[in-house]
Amino acid sequence: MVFGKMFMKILNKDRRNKQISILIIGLNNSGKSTIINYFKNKDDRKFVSVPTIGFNVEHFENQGISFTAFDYSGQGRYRNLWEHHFKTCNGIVFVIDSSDRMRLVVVKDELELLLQHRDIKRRRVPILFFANKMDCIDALSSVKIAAGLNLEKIDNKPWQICSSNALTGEGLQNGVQWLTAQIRECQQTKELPHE
Ligand SMILES: Nc1nc2c(ncn2[C@@H]2O[C@H](COP(=O)(O)OP(=O)(O)O)[C@@H](O)[C@H]2O)c(=O)[nH]1
Ligand SMILES: [Mg+2]
Repeated sequence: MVFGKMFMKILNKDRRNKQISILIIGLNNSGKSTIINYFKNKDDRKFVSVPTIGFNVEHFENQGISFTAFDYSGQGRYRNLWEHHFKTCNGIVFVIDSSDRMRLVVVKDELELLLQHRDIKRRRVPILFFANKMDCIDALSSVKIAAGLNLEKIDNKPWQICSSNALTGEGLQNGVQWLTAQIRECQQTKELPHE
């Protein structure tokens, strides 16, 4: 099932013509484009990426849900190109290459920058972590990555970590189902009359 359809199945009842926006971020080479391609249907493939010199941004829309992916570097010189998405996103997919042990410390720094960002810090935006490339022999388990990134300390946002193999699609659907359920919950909470 394609991304958009899966989201719509869960969100349909509660949506009031609102645009849902999902950000897919992670270091370069973590597997973001592969994940996007897995979910895109053939019709979407022709819309694909907006090449920006020196920087990768991909954007596509499916049934009222917009997906934007970029190579995340919180200190990068292109941050102004994507930072504005933080304010409006309804959910974040954070992709990690589990076989890239050398860069796990960089991932940790980038995650810290994201969590401390003024437009994210106080918002209850759900974060789905993909411990991608689980098929690689030297891949760290999702439990080890969660510990390495100190995910337990995230206490004001729902989060989940799923092992995935973006080449085969293994683990992707579970993760996305979790994210959609969380987005729906956050939206319902927002719509409560006394809040
Ligand atoms: N073994 C393996 N390779 C993957 C997986 N996901 C992506 N790759 C490969 O990793 C490389 C980088 O993937 P890409 O999607 O371009 O990463 P991006 O820079 O985050 O968009 C490509 O050669 C992919 O084929 C995975 O789950 N397992
Ligand atoms: Mg890419």
